[in-house]
Amino acid sequence: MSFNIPASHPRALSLHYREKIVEGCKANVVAMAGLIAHGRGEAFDYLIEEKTQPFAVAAMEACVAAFLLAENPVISVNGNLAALCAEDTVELSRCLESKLEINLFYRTPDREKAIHGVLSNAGAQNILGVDARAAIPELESLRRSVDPEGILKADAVLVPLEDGDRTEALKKMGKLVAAIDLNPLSRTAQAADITIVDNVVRVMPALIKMTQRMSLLPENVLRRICKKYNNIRILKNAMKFIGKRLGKIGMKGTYIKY
Ligand code: PTJ
Repeated sequence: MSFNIPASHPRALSLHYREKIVEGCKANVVAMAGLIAHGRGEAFDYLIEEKTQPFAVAAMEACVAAFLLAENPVISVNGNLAALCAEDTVELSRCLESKLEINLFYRTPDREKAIHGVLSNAGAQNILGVDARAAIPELESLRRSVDPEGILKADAVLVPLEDGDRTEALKKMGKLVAAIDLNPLSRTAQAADITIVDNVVRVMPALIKMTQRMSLLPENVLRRICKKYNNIRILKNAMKFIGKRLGKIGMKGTYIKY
């Protein structure tokens, strides 16, 4: 880290992750726009008390159940995810027996290489998505480039920190999409089959623990969890929570003395 954050700072953890994003940007892992996306995430995180709330736990359970049942699951990796939690992402792919694929909105060969390096250093063996040669139909952004062995033939895709169009396109291709997005109003959040409204830095370790526990469950129980899951209810609960919190936040202003 280039910037020393005092441990006593009331927002030390948040500053730590902010610094990771800044460092990631300098190393070409995070896109410039990734800095802005992170700031947006911070604002929404504040609104959910920077904690994993019950609506996120329920969505994570459905996500793990669906991914354990999937035949060809893939975790999509972008710059922000790689900068914030590469080790946990690699570990999760191992637990879920899921492939890892780099998929970027701001795709350049240099960023592909930088993210590949981060994932390799975190222990990933097989990383898809570099020089991706297949395409998602109906998508015009650079996110359309996918690996024929990865997202193209996946039946379930985990998309952390998305920017919109791709979730809709993946759904049109018949895939199950689980999204991690702090903003319950985003297009991705609204279009996904499962939306985890929480911060990726908390979600990834929680998904690892849940996978370790749930991989012991029989298939019929996993199917029941998926059947019972209702994403509209989860999104409504997230928005209700945010609404209530906004109503509760106290005003602690003081008057000027002159
Ligand atoms: O690495 P690339 O080239 O693929 O680009 C990645 C970014 C994130 C720049 C790109 O996908 C983008 O522009 O995304 P958006 O449209 O800014 O959307 C990002 C969404 O993720 C927003 O809804 C944020 O609230 C949310 N978000 C930001 N940080 C986090 C987050 N959600 C979960 N955890 C976070 N840490």
